[in-house]
Amino acid sequence: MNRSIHWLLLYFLVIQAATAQTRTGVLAEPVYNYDEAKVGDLTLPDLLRTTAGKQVTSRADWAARRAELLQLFAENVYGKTPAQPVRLQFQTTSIQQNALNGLAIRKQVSIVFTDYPKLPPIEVLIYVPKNAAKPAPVFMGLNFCGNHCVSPEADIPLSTRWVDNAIGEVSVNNRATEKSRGMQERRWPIDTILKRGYALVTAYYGDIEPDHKTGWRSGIRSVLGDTARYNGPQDSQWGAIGAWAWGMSRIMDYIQTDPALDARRVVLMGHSRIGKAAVWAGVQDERIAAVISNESGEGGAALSRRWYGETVERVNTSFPHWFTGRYKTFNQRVADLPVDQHELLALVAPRPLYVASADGDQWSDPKGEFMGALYAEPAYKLYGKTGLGVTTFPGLNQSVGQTVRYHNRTGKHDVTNYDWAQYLRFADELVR
Ligand code: GTR
Repeated sequence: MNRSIHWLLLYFLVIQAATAQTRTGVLAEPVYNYDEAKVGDLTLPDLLRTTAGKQVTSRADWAARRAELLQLFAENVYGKTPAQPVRLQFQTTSIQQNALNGLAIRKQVSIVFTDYPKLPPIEVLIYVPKNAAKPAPVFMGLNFCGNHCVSPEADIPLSTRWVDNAIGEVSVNNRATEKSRGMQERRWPIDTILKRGYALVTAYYGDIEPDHKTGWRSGIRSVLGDTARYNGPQDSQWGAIGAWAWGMSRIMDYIQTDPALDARRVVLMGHSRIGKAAVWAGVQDERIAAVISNESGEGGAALSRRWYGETVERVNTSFPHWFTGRYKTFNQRVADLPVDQHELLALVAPRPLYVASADGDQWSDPKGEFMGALYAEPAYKLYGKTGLGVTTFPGLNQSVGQTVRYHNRTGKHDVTNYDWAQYLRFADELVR
């Protein structure tokens, strides 16, 4: 065969093979699945059986199993949260007595890291209802784009921290612009929350760690934990989700010092990646009274073994900084994970838990989130409580359950007024 024809043939063969591989997802981004028929059988780890094979039958047994599960999630999924205490200073930078047309007292507080002067503070925005019982129960949650973008008030300083340019024209060179003011106001119906008697406490998640692959260098992980081994294939160092969860606990530290806020009635709400972090914070920090996972999906409320929507491999590939190095070793062998996410949700027990999905957000796997909530039930039973109490997937826009609640609303990946209406009722009934 003529030499150049030979090379041409070889070239076509290679291209063929490469595109075939891309089709099967080997070379391209790892695949996801939207076909229920392809999900296959689901064998979940037994929540009430210890690694040593002991059956959990009492609350005392559960205390030991709970500690074991916390450790397994730390080692395999989120990484170990450094236990060392960190000295904090709470500096009130402004108080507005008549915020939101007299509805609230607004405070801005910087959580300063005394021992790490190079670390910027966590800037906390607090609204306390004026005409409500004090101390006020609290909705707490991190926001995606800075306090200025969730408040309708124009005098909230623009966040000066790194923001994702992908959000749109609202940022330039990874810094927020005036255009982002109020951008996510719709997701935080502050007036409604206040009128129902709750305070709202929020901060930008990027204050704790900027959400990109090397964001750890300017966040809390640059000074806490063994960053030298960051994200190695077997390491159990904490990832960004662990860091955000840690930050939520530091905000809890502040809440405990503020007499206007009831630290024993804090409902932690998190959406999407912040929802993953909220659940992880809620299971580690038992000061948090109740947890709400809004469409937290893979690595949040959705079962990892259920091969639907986003997968372990996919989330680890798109966001390598979120989880621990070891989690990536399960990309192709999810069935070997020593835990699954129903066990994470079970660690919220006996406290109230709300898991919410959206029908237009199949990426988060609504059914997998429902099953996560459902299979947390045995932990609630140990406390004489009913968790979800229903076993069939509910119809759209139907809030079901008791101490554990669930809904799958119509619409896309988002936080809507419908979601908040359910969360406020859930908090009224179970936390107040
Ligand atoms: C997606 C990611 C999800 C979810 C979401 C979000 O791109 O795949 O796991 O966390 O982002 O945070 O909005």
